[in-house]
Amino acid sequence: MSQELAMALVELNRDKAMELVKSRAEKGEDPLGILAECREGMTIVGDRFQTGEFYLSELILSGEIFKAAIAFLEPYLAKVRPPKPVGKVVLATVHGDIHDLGKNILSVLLRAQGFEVHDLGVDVSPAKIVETVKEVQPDFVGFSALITTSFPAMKETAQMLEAAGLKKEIKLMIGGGVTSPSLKEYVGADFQTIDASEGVSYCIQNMKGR
Ligand code: B12
Repeated sequence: MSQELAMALVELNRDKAMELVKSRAEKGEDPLGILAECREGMTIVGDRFQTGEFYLSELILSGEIFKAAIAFLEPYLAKVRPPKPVGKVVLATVHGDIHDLGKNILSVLLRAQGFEVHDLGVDVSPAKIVETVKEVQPDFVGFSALITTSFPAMKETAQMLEAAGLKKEIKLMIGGGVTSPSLKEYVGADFQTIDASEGVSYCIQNMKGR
């Protein structure tokens, strides 16, 4: 894989990054592969932030470029939508966390597969998630997390869903760069991934027979 696009994000060169995204998509390259390279660039940005080479402004700018790439690629990712929704999904970045790029990719991919997605946004309180699950009665609930400090909020939300008798009605998914199998156990989720495509496959697989 060429690293030109990843490096354009690291260099915060929006024009070059968007030019590469557009030309590669128009040539018929898999949009998921293009997003994967953008994500590699974001990982490098994150590493540089951690070592003090980059500041918050660089995180913000690279995030904006990634957002523009997702928006441009959405029609390429969407393809043909089935006429009827195949299932319902509630998505949220939980309380204390404002990262949403990964969640937004998952949302686009799920919609492309015909799922009705209720995206609650970022920094969402446990009470809001529980209220929405009661109202929407989804098949799946997905929490996205990029910072470790949001782990207790994920667990608390899962416990509140359980206490309200809603957890047995849904499959709870968690995803995002900092999630892991041990976090899945801690939260009491049914599924964990750091790859949105795997999340979509999980939803499709679990809709069978529902
Ligand atoms: C961009 C970015 C930001 C942007 C976010 C913009 C936005 N709109 O999202 C901004 C500037 C706002 C930001 C802020 C902060 N950030 Co930040 N940020 C990043 C960065 C560089 C990239 C994250 C990203 O978008 N990756 C690309 C996406 C596509 O990947 P992803 O989220 O993993 O998603 C994929 C999968 O995981 C999956 N997926 C995601 N969610 C879900 C959910 C489900 C259900 C499923 C099935 C799948 C799924 O789908 C995606 C595609 O496959 C990371 C570095 C890194 N290594 O990740 C740091 C990073 C996450 N940030 C970090 C920090 C510390 C912060 C701040 C606290 C900084 C500060 N001092 O203020 C604040 C947080 C404020 C808060 N309360 O949330 C740390 C977290 C450290 C930790 N372990 O907790 C990181 C790791 C940087 C670092 N190395 O230090 N950040």
